[in-house]
Amino acid sequence: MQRGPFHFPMRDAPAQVINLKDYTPPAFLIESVALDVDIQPAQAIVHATLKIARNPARGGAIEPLVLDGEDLELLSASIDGRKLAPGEYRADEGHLTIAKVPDSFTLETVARFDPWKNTKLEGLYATKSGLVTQCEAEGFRRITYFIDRPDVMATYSVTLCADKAQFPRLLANGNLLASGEGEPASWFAAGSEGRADGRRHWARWQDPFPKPSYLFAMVAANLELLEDHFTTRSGKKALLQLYVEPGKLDQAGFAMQALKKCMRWDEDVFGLELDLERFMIVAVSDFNAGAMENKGLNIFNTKYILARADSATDYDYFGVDKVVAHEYFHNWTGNRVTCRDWFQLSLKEGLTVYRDQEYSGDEYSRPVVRIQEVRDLRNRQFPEDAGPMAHAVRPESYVEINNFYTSTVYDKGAEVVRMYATLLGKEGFRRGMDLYFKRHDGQAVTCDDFRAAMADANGVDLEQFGRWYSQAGTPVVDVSAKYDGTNETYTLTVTQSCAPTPGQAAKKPFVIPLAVGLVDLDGHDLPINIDSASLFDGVRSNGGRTAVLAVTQERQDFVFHQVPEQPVPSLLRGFSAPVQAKFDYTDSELTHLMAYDSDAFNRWEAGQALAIRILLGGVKAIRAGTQMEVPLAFAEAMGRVISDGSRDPAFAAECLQMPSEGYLAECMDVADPEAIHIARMRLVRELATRYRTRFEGAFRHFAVPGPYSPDAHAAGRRALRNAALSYVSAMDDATSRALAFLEYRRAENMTDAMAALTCLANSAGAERERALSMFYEKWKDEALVVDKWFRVQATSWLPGTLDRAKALTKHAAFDLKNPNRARSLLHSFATDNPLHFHAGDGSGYRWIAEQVIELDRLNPQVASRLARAFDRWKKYDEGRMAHARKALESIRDTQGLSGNVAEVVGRALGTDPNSSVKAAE
Ligand code: 0A1
Ligand code: ZN
Repeated sequence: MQRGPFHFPMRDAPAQVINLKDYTPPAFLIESVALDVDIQPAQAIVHATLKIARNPARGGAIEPLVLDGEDLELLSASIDGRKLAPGEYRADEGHLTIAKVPDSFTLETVARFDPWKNTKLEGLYATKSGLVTQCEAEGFRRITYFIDRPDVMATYSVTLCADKAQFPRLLANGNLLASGEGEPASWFAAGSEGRADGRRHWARWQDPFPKPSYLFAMVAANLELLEDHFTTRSGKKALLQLYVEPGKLDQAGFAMQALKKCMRWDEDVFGLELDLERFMIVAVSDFNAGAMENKGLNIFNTKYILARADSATDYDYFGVDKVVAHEYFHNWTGNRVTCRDWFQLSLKEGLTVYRDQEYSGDEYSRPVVRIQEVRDLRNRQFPEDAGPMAHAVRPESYVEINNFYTSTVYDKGAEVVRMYATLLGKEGFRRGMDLYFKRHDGQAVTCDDFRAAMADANGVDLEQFGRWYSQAGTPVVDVSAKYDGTNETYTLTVTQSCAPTPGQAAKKPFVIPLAVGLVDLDGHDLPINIDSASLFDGVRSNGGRTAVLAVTQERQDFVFHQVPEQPVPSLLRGFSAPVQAKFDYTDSELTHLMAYDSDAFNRWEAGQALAIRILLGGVKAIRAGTQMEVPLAFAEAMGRVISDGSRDPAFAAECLQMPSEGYLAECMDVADPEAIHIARMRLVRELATRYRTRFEGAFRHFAVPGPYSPDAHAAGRRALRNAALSYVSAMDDATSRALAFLEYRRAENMTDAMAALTCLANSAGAERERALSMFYEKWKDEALVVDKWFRVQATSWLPGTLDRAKALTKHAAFDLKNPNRARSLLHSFATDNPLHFHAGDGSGYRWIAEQVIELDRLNPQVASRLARAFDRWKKYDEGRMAHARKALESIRDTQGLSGNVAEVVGRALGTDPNSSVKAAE
C-alpha cells in the first residue's frame, strides 16, 4: 500500500493518508512464525523466526524487505543464520528495512520492550492480572517486526516463559504442544540465556490455521478458570475454557452458557461448526474495546463476560450474550475468511454484527431487538453519516484505521448484509453464505467478493447494490400516495436522494428494499396485488400482506391494484433499509398505525414519529414562550400502551421511551439542547400527571417474583415497571422520591436497583446523596458496578452536573488509564448528556477538550473516541459553535497530539476534509 504525505495543521509529524485505490499485494509473504517470548521484570524479549518469500503476485520485482515495528528496541537481526551488520538494515520509528534479501529465507529478529509502560493498550500490555495482547488492527507490530497487514497469513507457534507465581497461566492461539518448569530446552540449545530457573515455567502453543497477525494473541497472567465441553454436531468434542480475574468465577457462568448456546445456533442456522479442539476466552479489566476474536483465544473486556444477578443489569446480560456470540461468530466470518485490507473491515464486522443480531432476534423478542438496533443506528450512525467523519461502509481513505471502527462499518454494515437477506430471501442468503465459504475459506478477501458470492449463488445482478459500500450518507426516501377509487388503484410515488458527504458531492440511486403494507380502516392489512416488475426477484409476494418494493431509481411509481378503500401505508416495515423514510401522515393516521399495524416495528415507529412531531412543536413553543401542545389522541394512545402492557411488556416499555435528546437534535436544522430537554421533560410530565395511577399500578403489577433470571420474559416485565417508575419520578415530588428510594433499598437485582438510582440521580431531594453513597459503599470493590456509579452521575440532567463530574475526576476510584472508567465518566458525559455537554457557556466543551488532551497522552484510541463527541458541533447556534471551535482548536494545537485525535479533530474543523486529503495527494 502506498502512502502519500498529508499534513494536519500544527502536527509534529506528517500524518499519512492511506487510500483504497493504492492497494497492492504485499512484496513478501510470510509462511510461518515462531515466537520465543521471554517475560522478565519490566521487559519482554521477543525472538521471532519468520519464513519469508517474495510474493509472486508482485511479478518478480526485486524489492527491499520492509517490516512494521513500533516502540521496539531491536537487539539483533539475522538472515538464514547470519547476523546482519549495522549497515545492512535500518530500524527507524515505524519500520525495519533490509535492502538486500534472498527470494526465500529465514529472518530472525530479537526485540525488547516494556509492556508495563504500554498505556495505549495495543500490542502486549499489562492489565490487573498480568499481560495480554490486543493486535487488531495494527498492534502486532508492537510485539515483533512483521508485515502487519491482514493479507499476510502465516502459521504461528509461540513459546512463552515467565515467572510461575506471577504468571501461572501462559496461553496463546491454538493447541498446547508442551509445557514445563524452568526455561524450554530449545532456548539453551539456541544459545540464548536459558537457565533452569525453578521460579519460571514455559508453555508452547501452535495454531494450525494460517492467520493474519491481527488475530494473534497471547496471555501471561494470574487467572481463574471455568471449564466446560461442547460436542459439535459432527461429534467432535471441544474443550471450552473461560479465564477470569481471581475472585470472579461466580460471575462467569452466564458467559459460558451463552457460548454453548451460540455455538449450537451457528450450527443450526449457518451449518458452521467450531474447527478447534479448544476454545478459550480471557476476560480482563483493561481493554480499549468490547472484545476481540483472536483465533481460539478471544480476549474480552470484563464488561462483556462478568454477570451476576445482584451486580449486572438485564441489559448487561444481553450485552454478554450478544458479544460472546459476536466474537464466536467471527471464527468463520473474519477468521476463516478474513479481510484483504482494512478498507474491507465491514466484510467481517457488518456480517458478524448481522449474525449476532439474528441470534439475538431468535433468543429474545425479535421486534424489541429490532427496535433497539434501529434506535442505536439512528442515535449513532445517522449522525455519523451527517457529520465530518461520514464515510462509506467501505471507506476510501483513512489516516488512523482505529478511527474507522465505526457505527457505519459495524451497524450500517450489518444493515447492508440484512438487505441481501431481504432481497434474496432466507434461503437465497444461505446459498450465498455457503458459496462464500466454499470459494474463500482460508483467504483474505474483499466486500466485492462477498457480493459476488451472493449474486452468483442466486443468479442475480447485484452491481447497483455495490453503491451501499461506496457511497456515504443516509438516503432519504420520500413517499407520496394517490388513491383512485374508480379504478381501485393506489399509487405510491417514491423518490430517493442522498445529501453530499465529505468528498462525495453527488450520489447515484441506491437499491432500496422498501417493505410496505396497506392498512385498511379496520386496521387489517389489505392483500397486495402489484405488478411483479415492482418487486425483487427473491421476494415476490403477490397476495401477501407485505411487499418488498424494488426501489432502484431516483423516482418511481408503484401501483397497487384491487384496493377497495384508501389505506394507510405502512412503510419500511421492520426497517427494511437504512434510510430515512418520509411520508406526510396525519396525526390520526399515525395513531391508527400505532394501534393496528401488523408490523410491530412500525407500531412502535408510528408512536415515535408522533412523539417527534409533538416534541419538535414543543421546542418551537418553548422558544416562542407559548404552550406546548400534546394531542389528546397521542396521550390516549400512550395510556393504552400502559394498560395493555401485559400483552408484551418489553414492547410496551419501548413504546414508552421517548426519542433521545440527541436524536431530536438531529431532527432540527439548528439544535437547541435546552429547549429539547425542556420539551421532552414536559411531555413526560404531562403523561406522568395524566396517568400517574396507571404508572404506579404498572410499577407494582409488573414486579417479577422469585429468584432473578435474565430471560426475555422477566427482563421485559422489569423494563416496563422501570419505565413506569421513571415516568412517576419525572414528577420529582416527595412521593415519587420516596417511592424510588424505597425501591432502591428493596431491589434485589441490579436492573431494579439501577433504575431506581437513575431516577434519584435526576432528583433534587436528599435521597439522591443517600442512595449514591450507599451504592458506592456497597459496590466499591466491584469495578464494573463502580463504572455505573460514575455514569449515573455524569448523565444526570440536574444543574451542577458538570462541577460534580469534574470533582469525580479527583475521586480515589477514578483512573484515566482504565478505559472503562474513563468512559464511565467522560464519554458518558460527552455523548449521553447533551444538555450539559452542549451548555451554552461552552463549559462542557472546554472540559471535554481538556480531558481529550490529557487522555491522548496515555491512550490515543480512547481519546479519539471521546473527541468524536464534537462531531456535530456545527448543528448548534453561533454561540455554541464559537465555543466548540475554540475547544477543538485547543486540542488541535496541542504539541505531540496523536494521529488518532488529529484526524478526528482535523476533520471536524476542516470545511471539507476529504478535499484537503485529495489536494495533498
Ligand atoms: N474485532 C473486534 C473489535 C476490536 C477492534 C479493535 C480492538 O482494539 C482495540 C479491539 C477490538 C470486534 O469486532 O469485536
Ligand atoms: Zn467484530
